[in-house]
Amino acid sequence: MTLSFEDTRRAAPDEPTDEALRDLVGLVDHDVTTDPFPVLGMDAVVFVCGNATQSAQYFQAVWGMDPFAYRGPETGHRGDVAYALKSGSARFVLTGGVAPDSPLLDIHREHGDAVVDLAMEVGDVDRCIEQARRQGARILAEPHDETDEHGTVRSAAIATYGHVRHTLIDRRRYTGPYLPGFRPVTTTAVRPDGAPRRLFQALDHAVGNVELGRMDEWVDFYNRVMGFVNMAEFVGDDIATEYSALMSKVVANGNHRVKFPLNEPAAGKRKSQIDEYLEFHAGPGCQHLALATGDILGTVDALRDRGVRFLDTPDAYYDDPELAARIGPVRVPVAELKKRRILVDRDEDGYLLQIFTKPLGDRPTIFFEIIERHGSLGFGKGNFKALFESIEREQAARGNL
Ligand code: TYF
Ligand code: FE
Repeated sequence: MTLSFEDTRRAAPDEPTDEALRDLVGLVDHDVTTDPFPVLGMDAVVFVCGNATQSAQYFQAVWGMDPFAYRGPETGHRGDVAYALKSGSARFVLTGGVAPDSPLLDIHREHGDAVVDLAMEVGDVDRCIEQARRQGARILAEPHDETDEHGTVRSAAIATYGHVRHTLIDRRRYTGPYLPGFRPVTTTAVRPDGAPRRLFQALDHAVGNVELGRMDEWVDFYNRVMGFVNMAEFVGDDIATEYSALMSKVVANGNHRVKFPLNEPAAGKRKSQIDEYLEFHAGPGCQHLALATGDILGTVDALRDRGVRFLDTPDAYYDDPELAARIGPVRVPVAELKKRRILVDRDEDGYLLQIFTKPLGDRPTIFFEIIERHGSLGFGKGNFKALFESIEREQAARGNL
């Protein structure tokens, strides 16, 4: 029996429907009955921040996210704060240390602002953990229940690359805003420009940077532990030595709700952009998050207005006489893309529009991608050359090339 993605997760009223998500992030049908580790979708991306209070304001004011839950000293949680915000089906949780001995402060001292948890929603935490244990995964938290007046959440956690973990969460017996111990937050604040529009609807993919020579081990980890499949798109030796200075493969769960590209530096003549990340993050970690939108022009305009800085793309990219033939018909004139430095790529399934921010924080580590898919299930392979050259110009400007 083939179960389609419609059977796997219930969308909340303010989340995109499964039909919408199929287009937004490129879902495929999947038989969950033979899946050793059925994943319903991403639950949340958890960050450690130097100042979570201000970061929460940043994600609200700049990225248009809606705060919906909070935990901290005021809720009886002494050591640290956690602000949960959402945009469509994407949830970000910003955490930071309050007590001087909070372990979060040590993590932040090492990595700076960073992703610490790519949490996933699953239907059966215990079954997933047994599969993970059989496959030799490091279990960071055994399955356990947490309960408050809104019900019970069962969760566990396994380690992945660097200091990143995957918390596995079964929230089907829980009606609270986020997790037990969090109180609901309702916002009355009007955004600075009064813009009511949501700037992104879903998380499309989360990318990990790992050490030289380790990419295949991590691909194997996701294959064995989580039953993830390898997607067709990858940057191999050939492209790596020519211009990219990195190698990349993509793993995804059965219905592609969760997609994790994994990069490693390519040993080349120059210092790879991945080496720069590994140096400044102090080890492997999450490199970028891709945020899906149905209106990349409006989203990029709003973000630029609010001060977000994007990578530049040379005029030559748009003036290339081959461009029109490579991309075929797209829904907006190339001039509109050029004006905003948005990249476009086509493959056998359709096309996609994408753009990348500069690093978000002080360290040249994590950045965001905005992506608008029109049938393409890829990651913008046709843009890799232009993109990597652009990243390397930034790297050179920082004196790290
Ligand atoms: O996620 C991806 O694969 C694309 C391309 O350092 C990419 O967004 C790959 C590596 C990289 C930046 C972007
Ligand atoms: Fe990406």
